[in-house]
Amino acid sequence: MQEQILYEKLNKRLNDLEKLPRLKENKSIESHLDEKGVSRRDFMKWATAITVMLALPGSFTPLVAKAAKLSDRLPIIWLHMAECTGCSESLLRTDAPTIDSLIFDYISLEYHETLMAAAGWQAEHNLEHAIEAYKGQYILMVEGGIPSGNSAHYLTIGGHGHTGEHSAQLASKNAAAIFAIGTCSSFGGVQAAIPNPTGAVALSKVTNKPVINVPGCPPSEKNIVGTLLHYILYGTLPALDAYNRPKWAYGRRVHDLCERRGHFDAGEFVEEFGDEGAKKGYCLYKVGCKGPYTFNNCSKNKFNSHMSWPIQAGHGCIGCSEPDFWDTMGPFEEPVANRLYSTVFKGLGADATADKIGVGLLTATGIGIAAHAAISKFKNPKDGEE
Ligand code: FSX
Ligand code: SF4
Ligand code: F3S
Repeated sequence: MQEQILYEKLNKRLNDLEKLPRLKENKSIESHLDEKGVSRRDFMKWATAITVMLALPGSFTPLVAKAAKLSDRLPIIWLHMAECTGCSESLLRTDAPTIDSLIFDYISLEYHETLMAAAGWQAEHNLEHAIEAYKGQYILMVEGGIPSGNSAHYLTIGGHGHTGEHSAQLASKNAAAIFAIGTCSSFGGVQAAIPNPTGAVALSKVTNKPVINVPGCPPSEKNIVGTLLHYILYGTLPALDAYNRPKWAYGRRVHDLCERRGHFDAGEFVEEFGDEGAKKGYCLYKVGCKGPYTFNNCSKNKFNSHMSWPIQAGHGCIGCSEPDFWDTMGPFEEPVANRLYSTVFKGLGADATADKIGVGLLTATGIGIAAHAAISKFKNPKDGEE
């Protein structure tokens, strides 16, 4: 019954969106995908995967496909602040275009500094025009940390010499929804790492409006596109965790979804890179994996056309979707016990176990079980469900 009510609600939202004019070329998504060699079958398979990812029932797949088709109805403004552009690259640079990257071609991207041809005065004019023309309707996506306050001038862009802070505030003001794409925009990221010479902050610190954070350095293309499709489907904010991350993507630890988890539970660890354990794909906890403290769905989505992800490639998770991970998760190739982890996580339980692992007090199997028990106590601080 609940499912039926939700279905009808989302369907109505999509029917209303369908009445809006296409903002770009008058071409359907089917012909757009067809030109790139993507069949309808592949498209529906993709829609099924996104439906699962958004934790919707399988019967909602046609709605997700329809939301993708209507992604050219909502104008999008994408701003770059202080960052490496890895977030855009995550979406766009694949050896063969994925459906996610093709959706990105298809959406009505009114302004994106990396992709547009305009530069200088022209670019500035395009931004002002997009903000004015689509007042109250556009989705704002921002990549990068934002040098702010007295340090705002460290990021000065364009002919008028506006600061990034100014542009982000201006664009936030009339946006219908705001997404911080990547850890830099969500939490400050590498720019904001101690000593933070440019005074970089998260997008949420320069606007009073709600910001949905889509962290990861970079985030996967699926989490970016999924967040967009979720908004197209619902028109409202998704359920968020303590750090304003959508729960459908960041509701579980990397550790909970990890393919090496069986080895962790069995106490089978890589002791140093290149050893026998590494060859056997053992758990990377002792060589610094921060998967137990990191909330993200990387093992499901992977990167590079779903090819691999950090732990599959043989390196531990460095906690890239967590606030202040540059300052709190390092050294990246050492377990947390090698420093005063409790100063960061305030005695939530993980440090005591890490100590035991570090000095080898337990037998191999015991390590896994005890570590598991203690790490399970580590909770997303404001997330009552975990
Ligand atoms: Fe930051 Fe995105 Fe890391 Fe880079 O731009 S999240 S540095 S991957 O690209 O913002
Ligand atoms: Fe996977 Fe890391 Fe957890 Fe080991 S500690 S199971 S490698 S997430
Ligand atoms: Fe980042 Fe860890 Fe995933 S480093 S990409 S959150 S595995």
